[in-house]
Amino acid sequence: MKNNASQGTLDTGSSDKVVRTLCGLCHTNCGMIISVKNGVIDKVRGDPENPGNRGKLCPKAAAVKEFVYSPERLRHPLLRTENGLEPISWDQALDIIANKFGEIKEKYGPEAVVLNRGAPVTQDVHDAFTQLMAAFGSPNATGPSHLCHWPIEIGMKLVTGRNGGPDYPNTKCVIFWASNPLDSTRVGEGVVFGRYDKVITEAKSKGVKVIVIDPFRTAVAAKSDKWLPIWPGTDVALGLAMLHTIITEGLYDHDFVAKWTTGFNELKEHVKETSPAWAEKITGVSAGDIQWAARTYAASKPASILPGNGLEGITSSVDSTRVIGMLEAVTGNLDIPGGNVFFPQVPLSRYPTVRPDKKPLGSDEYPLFTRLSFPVFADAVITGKPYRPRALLAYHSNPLLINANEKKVREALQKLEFIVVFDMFKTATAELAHLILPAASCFEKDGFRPFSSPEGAFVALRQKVIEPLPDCRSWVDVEYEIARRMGLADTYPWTNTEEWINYRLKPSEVTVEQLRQKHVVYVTPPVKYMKYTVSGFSTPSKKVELYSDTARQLGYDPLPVYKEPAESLRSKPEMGEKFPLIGTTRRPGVYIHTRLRNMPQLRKLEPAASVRINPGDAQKRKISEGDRVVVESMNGSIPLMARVTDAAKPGLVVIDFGWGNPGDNGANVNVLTSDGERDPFSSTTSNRRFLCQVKKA
Ligand SMILES: Nc1nc2c(c(=O)[nH]1)N[C@H]1C(S)=C(S)[C@@H](COP(=O)(O)OP(=O)(O)OC[C@H]3O[C@@H](n4cnc5c(=O)[nH]c(N)nc54)[C@H](O)[C@@H]3O)O[C@H]1N2
Ligand SMILES: Nc1nc2c(c(=O)[nH]1)N[C@H]1C(S)=C(S)[C@@H](COP(=O)(O)OP(=O)(O)OC[C@H]3O[C@@H](n4cnc5c(=O)[nH]c(N)nc54)[C@H](O)[C@@H]3O)O[C@H]1N2
Ligand code: SF4
Ligand SMILES: [Mo]
Repeated sequence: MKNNASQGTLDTGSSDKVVRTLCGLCHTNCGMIISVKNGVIDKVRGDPENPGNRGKLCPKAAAVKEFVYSPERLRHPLLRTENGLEPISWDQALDIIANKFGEIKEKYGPEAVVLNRGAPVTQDVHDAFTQLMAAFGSPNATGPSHLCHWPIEIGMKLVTGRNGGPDYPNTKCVIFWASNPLDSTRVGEGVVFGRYDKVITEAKSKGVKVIVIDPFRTAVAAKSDKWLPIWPGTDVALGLAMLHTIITEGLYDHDFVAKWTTGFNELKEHVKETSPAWAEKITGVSAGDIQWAARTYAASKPASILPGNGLEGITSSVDSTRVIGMLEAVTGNLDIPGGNVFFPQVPLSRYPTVRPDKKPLGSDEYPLFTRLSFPVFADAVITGKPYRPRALLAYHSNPLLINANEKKVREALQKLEFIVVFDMFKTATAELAHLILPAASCFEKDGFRPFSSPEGAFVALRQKVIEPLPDCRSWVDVEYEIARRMGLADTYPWTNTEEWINYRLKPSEVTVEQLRQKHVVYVTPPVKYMKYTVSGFSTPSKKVELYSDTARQLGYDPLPVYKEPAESLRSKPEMGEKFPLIGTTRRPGVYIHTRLRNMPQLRKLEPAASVRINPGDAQKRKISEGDRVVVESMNGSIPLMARVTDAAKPGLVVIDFGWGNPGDNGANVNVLTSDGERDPFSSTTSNRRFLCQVKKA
C-alpha cells in the first residue's frame, strides 16, 4: 500500500478503501491509516506522515477492531421499564428526551437539566451538546474538570497567565512533576513533538537532565536521573522549598524577576521559612534531594517542567500548580527556547452560550471554576440546596466510577428523576440510567482535532472509516434531533457534522473540504519565543504575578500556602491505628480510565485490578505476590490482587484506577476516596490520596 499524504489520497490495493484518519481513543489522537474490506475494518497502522505520532501507535491501537465490533456494544436505545431494559426506536427515545426535558424545564427551570461530558479525548466530547444546553438555557455542564486540566489551568492563569509546555527539543533539564508521559502518552497539553515515546529517549541521549517528582516509580521515573518519591498531596511544600533554595542562594534570574514579575519581595519573605529541611518532614523527600533538584533546575538553563494530572487529584491542586508556575518564572524559563513555552494554538470560533448572568451551581464558592463541578452537583442533588438538579445527560462519560466517594455519587444519581446515558457500552453509570442511547464509535463519524506544535498549530481531520453500526448514532445527529423536537433548532449554527466542523474552524480559514484533500493543515506560523516582550503575560498586570491580587480579592491566600491534607498521619496520628498506609491511584497504560477492560487483547496485558505494596509492608501482613487482599479506607473496602514491589515506597500503596464496570470483575478505587475535603479554587477532591489498610482476604 503506497500513500501520498500531500494529496491526502491513498492507494487502496485489494481493499474497498484506505482511510487516513485519527485514533480517538485517547487525547493523543495519533494519525492512523485504516483499510476497509467488504465494509469492515481490516488493517490498522500508524500514519508515518502524521506530525504527532510519525507512524507509532500504542498497544491500545491493536484493539481497534475488537473495540468497534465488540459483541458487548449497545445496539439499540434501551428504556428502563418495570420489566427491566426494553429496546425502543430512536424516534421514541428522542421523543421521550424532548418531552422529559421540556417537562422539567416547565416545572423547575432549565437549570435543573445537567450535562455530564467525560474527558475531552476528541473535539466531539469537548463540543457535544454545548449548543443544546445554551439554546435550552441551562448553564450546568459538569464532568471530570475538577480532576482534569482545569486545576492546572486555574493555577497557571493566576501566575503566568497560561500553562506553557516544555520545549523538549531545546531544553537542558525537564522535571516530570506528577506526570507519566510514557504511559499517558501526554507530553504536553495538546502539543506534539513527534513520537511521545521518543521525546524522553532523545532528550536523554542529548544529556538532558530528567527529574521525576512522583510517589510511585513510574516508567519515566525508572529512566530519570533522579526520582523524588514524594508523599501524594504534599507538592506545595516541595515547591516552596525549591523556591526557598533558589531565592536564598540567589539562583534566580534577577533581570527577568525585576522586569517581568510582581510581588517578588512578598514571595521572598514567604519562602524564608519553607526550607528543604522543613519540607523533608512533610514530603518524605530528603532535604538534600530537594536542594539538588532546585539547584539543577535553576542552573541548567533552559529548563522546563511538565506538571501532570497527579496534581489534579489532590486538594491543593491549584496551589501546587502556582508554585510550579513560580519556579518557571523566577528562573526566567518562561517562553524561551527550551523553557516552558506558550505554543501556537488553533483559533476556533466560540459557541453561543447561555446568558452570561446565568451562572452554574457553585460559582459563588468557586468563582474561578467557570463550569459546574461534579462534587457541587452531587451535593445539590442530595441536599436540594440552593436548588435540586433533576435530570442528567451523561455523554461519553462514566461519572459513577470516576468521582471520589462512589457511595455518595450513587446516592445522588439515584435521586435524579431522569438519567440519559449515551455510550457505546453498558457502563456502571448506564446501569442507573432511565434511558440508554447507543453511540457510534470515533471511527464511525467525521471529526477534527486542533494541535499545537513548535512548527505551528495545525488541524487534522478524523475521517469516518465505516458507517455507524446499525442503530448506533453520532452525537451531532442526536443533539440536533433533540433540539428540533424542542423547537430550539433555529438558534443552531449548524445542522450536521460538516457544518459543525466548518463552524468551529472558521477563524482558522480551513474547511472540511480542504482537510479531505490534505488531511493536516497548518494554520499558524511556527512558534515565536518571548512573546511577552511584545504583549506581556496574560494576567491583569501583564506580568507574572508571584503575589496574586486576584486571589486575595476573592478571599484566597495571595501566595501558595502548604496545608496538611485532611487524611494525614502527621496531623492525626491516631488515624494510623486503623489506616496506617497512604493510598494513591495508578492509571494502567493499556487502558483509558474506565474503558477497554472488555477488549480481550488488552485484558491479557493487565488482567486484574491490583494494589502495589512495598515488600516490607507486604511481609508484615503476610501478603505475597498475587494474593487476594482487601483494602479498607474510611469510606469503604474493595478486593484487589496484591503486587509486591519496591516501586511503591514503604507506607505507600498504589491502586489501579478505572475498574468497576459491569463484567470487568474489578473493584472501583473511588469506593475508597473521599469527597469531603476540596481544593478551595477548583473543588478538586482527594482522588489520589487516602489513608487505608491492606489485609489478606
Ligand atoms: N481515583 C481517581 N479518579 C480519577 C482519576 C484518577 O487518576 N484517579 N482520573 C480522573 C481523570 S483525569 C479523568 S479525565 C476522569 C475520566 O472520566 P470519564 O471521561 O468520565 O471516564 P471514561 O472512562 O473515559 O468514560 C468515557 C465513556 O465514554 C464511552 N465512549 C467511548 N467512545 C465513545 C463514543 O464515541 N461515544 C460515546 N457516546 N461514548 C463513548 C466509554 O465507553 C466510557 O464509558 O476520571 C478522573 N477520576
Ligand atoms: N493509557 C492512558 N493514557 C491516558 C489516560 C488513561 O487513562 N490511560 N488518561 C488521559 C487523561 S484524561 C489524562 S488527564 C492524562 C494524564 O496524564 P499525566 O499528566 O501524565 O498523568 P498520569 O498518567 O495520571 O500520571 C500522574 C502521575 O502523578 C503521580 N501522582 C499521584 N499523586 C501525586 C501527587 O500528589 N504528587 C505528585 N508529585 N505526583 C502524584 C502518579 O503516581 C502518576 O505517576 O492521561 C491521558 N492519557
Ligand atoms: S490510544 Fe494509542 S494509538 Fe490511540 S491516540 Fe492514544 S496513544 Fe495514539
Ligand atoms: Mo484526565
